[in-house]
Amino acid sequence: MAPQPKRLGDIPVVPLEGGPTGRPQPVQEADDLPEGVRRRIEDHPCYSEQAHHHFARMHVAVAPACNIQCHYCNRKYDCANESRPGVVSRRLTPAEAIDRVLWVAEQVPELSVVGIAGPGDALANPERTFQTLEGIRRHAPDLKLCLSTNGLALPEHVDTLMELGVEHVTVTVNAVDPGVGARIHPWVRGQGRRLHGEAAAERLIRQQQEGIRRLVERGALVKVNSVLIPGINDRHLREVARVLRGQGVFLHNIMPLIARPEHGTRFGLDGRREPTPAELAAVRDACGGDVRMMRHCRQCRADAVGRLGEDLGPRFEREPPPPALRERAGAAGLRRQAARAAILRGMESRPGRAPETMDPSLRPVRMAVATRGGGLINEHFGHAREFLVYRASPQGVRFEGHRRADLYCSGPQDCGDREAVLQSTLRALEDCEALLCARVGIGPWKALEAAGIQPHVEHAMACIEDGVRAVYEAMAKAGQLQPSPAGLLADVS
Ligand code: CLF
Ligand code: SF4
Repeated sequence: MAPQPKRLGDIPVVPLEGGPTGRPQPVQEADDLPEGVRRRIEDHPCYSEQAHHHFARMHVAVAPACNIQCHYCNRKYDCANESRPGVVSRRLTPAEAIDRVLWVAEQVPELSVVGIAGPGDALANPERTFQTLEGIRRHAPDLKLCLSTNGLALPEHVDTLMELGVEHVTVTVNAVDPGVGARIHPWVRGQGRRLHGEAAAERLIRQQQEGIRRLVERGALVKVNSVLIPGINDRHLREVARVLRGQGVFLHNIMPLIARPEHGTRFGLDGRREPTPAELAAVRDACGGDVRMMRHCRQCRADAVGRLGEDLGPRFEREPPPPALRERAGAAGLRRQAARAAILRGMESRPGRAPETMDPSLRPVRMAVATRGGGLINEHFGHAREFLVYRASPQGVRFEGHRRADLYCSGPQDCGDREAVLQSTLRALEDCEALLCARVGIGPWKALEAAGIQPHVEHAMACIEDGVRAVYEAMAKAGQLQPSPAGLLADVS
């Protein structure tokens, strides 16, 4: 009998064997892409899950204003489209932003992408945005340019974006139905005045659809971000994904709502709840048959610097950029290109362990991994604040997402308290059966075992996929993977 979705609140919790429609899950990586497209994403940490282990991006916060309002946003905190709540350290002028990019690009050879993602909307500040992009393109032409927008002003700027070489554009689309959109966006600017309610949502949706159409027509790789808001668009996102597929969108990134009272947003103050990891995974699976699904987003800040999940920003905040960066930009670019080629060679030449043939009826298992990057199991359990979660099954190893332990802390009073962090980590990983890391102390080892999460350090410094596969095969040999009587995963509660 085909596994039936369980229900959790008003969101179907999907058994991991497939989406609720029974369709096979789409591949997540680039194996099935045309060579030209594969080359365009191979070093983009957001567009390629593999690349995110190796390459860095940086955002420059040059766009303070916004032309719409979202109920999950308070700009005193940041753009929730592309950032976690928290003020940007400093808003930059275009000239400051260009110098900062050249400085980071000189110091961080794995930097491959520069994006503008707020703290307002990039295209509500077109002069500042385009001046910045133009300056980066002139002084560091090897860096990919990326931009994130709510889409309201997108149609009129598509030509300029293409002229500037911005081939990676993200549009945040939370709804394709004005009735749903009006519950998320209370107003938008239109024809010199504010529109409210469904008229506002309708204008936003039309502009988004027209902007996406023009971008796809011009060959841009369009990513759509959607914020999953329980009780508002959780069921509707399936329809959003269907529309995106029809439009030729390249990648869909469904992100969990961030809503806390302390952020001062409408949803936070109203007590609208955030989705659980299981709910997020279920909606991604339900939508994943339509468009390639991004699962490694970190909802980064509008001034983020580094690989996803790391923040090198403060390193470049303490002092002003050194002089003569523009004079040295050419030489720095050559060094970066050599570093990039070496990283790509390393990614391609990684041997990879041949999988064993396995009984296809064995149940899948979730495992957490502690990593510092490079695609390796190389982080000490006690130093990790986020974990990558993988699903292993007889069909292979699939990346599912990340979990941040500090999201589960109960507040500043606990901050730095090792026991509180441990408890929050156990809660974050409660649906995982194994944890792979470089090292773990005896106390946390016992706590993990008691929570039903088996620690593994025997694969320290191995490739993540290889380590996860090896643990899965060992569990199979030990007889731990027999299908449950109902044919359902035990770990989707
Ligand atoms: Fe930045 Fe966005 Fe470009 Fe990436 S982020 S503008 S596509 S370079 Fe990436 Fe950050 Fe998620 Fe955005 S992890 S929030 S998806
Ligand atoms: Fe905030 Fe971004 Fe929405 Fe504008 S588009 S209101 S900056 S989340």
